[in-house]
Amino acid sequence: MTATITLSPAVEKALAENRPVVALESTIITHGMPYPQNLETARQVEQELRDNGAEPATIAVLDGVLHVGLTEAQLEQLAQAKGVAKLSRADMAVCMSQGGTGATTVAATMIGAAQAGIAVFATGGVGGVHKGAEMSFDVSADLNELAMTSVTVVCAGAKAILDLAKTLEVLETHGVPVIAYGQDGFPAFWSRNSGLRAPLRMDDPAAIARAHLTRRALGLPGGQLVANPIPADAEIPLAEIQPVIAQATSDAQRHGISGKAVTPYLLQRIYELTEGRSLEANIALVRNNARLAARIAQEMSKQHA
Ligand code: PSU
Ligand code: MN
Repeated sequence: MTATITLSPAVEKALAENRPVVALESTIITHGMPYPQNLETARQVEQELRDNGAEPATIAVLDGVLHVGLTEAQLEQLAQAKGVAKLSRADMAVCMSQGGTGATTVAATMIGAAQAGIAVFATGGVGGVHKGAEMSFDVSADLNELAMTSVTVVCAGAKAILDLAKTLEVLETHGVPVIAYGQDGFPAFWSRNSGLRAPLRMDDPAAIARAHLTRRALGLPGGQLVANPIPADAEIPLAEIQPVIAQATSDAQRHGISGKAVTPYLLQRIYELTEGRSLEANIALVRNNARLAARIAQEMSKQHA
C-alpha cells in the first residue's frame, strides 16, 4: 500500500528541475488567523515566495489525500472551512485513512515536505513547551518532529505564550540546531527579542543551507530551526505584549481550555485584546520568513546541484 500524496504540477516541475521550493503550513490558515485575513495572507506569502524565485508548496490533507501545493480554489475552500481538523504526526494518517480533511501543523507539514523532497519550510511560530508544562506535560509535537525530520524550518521564534527557556532546553536535548538569523537573541514572534540568547547565530542564507546539507551528509536525522526576528516596524515590544499574554493565559485556564485547543484559543484572545495589532504583526513576520526561506532554498538548490 502506498499513501496518497499528490504534488501540484507546479511543485512537481520545480522539484524535477531542482528549482527552489518552499513548503507552507495550513494550520496557520485554518486555526491561526481569522477569515478573510487568513486567505489574503496565504496568497501574499505564496506571492512573496514567487517574487523571490521560489515555488510555494502549501500542504494540507483534502479528502484523504496529502496535497503538496494547493490550487487557488483549494486554498480558498480551506480558508473558509469551519471545524477543519488540526493535524499533527499523531492524527495525520488516521485522517487520511478515513478520507478526511485537515490542516497540517508544523510537525505534519514537515512530514509532507520531507515525503515530497522539499528541504525548506516557512511559517510564523512553532509550537513549544507550554507554560506550566511541569504539570500539564503540554509539549508540542513540533519539537520532536524537528528532531526526526530533515527540513529547515524558518519561523519568527516562538510565542511568549510558551515557556521559551524550556522550549530551548527541549530542542537542545533533541539535538535540534536553533539558529537566530542576524542577531544573538532568540526572537519571540511579535517581539524581536525574548531576552534569551539563541544557541546559534547565522547571518547568511548560504551558511544555513550548507549546515543543512552537512547535517544530512553526516546521516543525522532531524532538521534545523531558523528564528528570524520580526521586522522592526511591525514589532510589538515584549513589555507591551507580556500583560496581554498573561491575561489571555489566565482566561484560557478559567475556561478550562486544554490540549490542541490551547494555541488557537490564545491566538484569538490576543487578537481581541490587541484590537487586531497582533494579527498585523503576524502577517508581517510570516512574509518576512517567506523571503528568508526563499533565499535559503535558492542556496540549497545551488549547493545541491
Ligand atoms: N504558533 C503560531 N501560530 C500557529 C501555530 C503555532 O504562532 O498557527 C500552529 C502551528 O501550526 C503549530 C501548531 O505547528 O500551532 C502547534 O500546535 P500545538 O501547540 O498544539 O502543538
Ligand atoms: Mn499541545
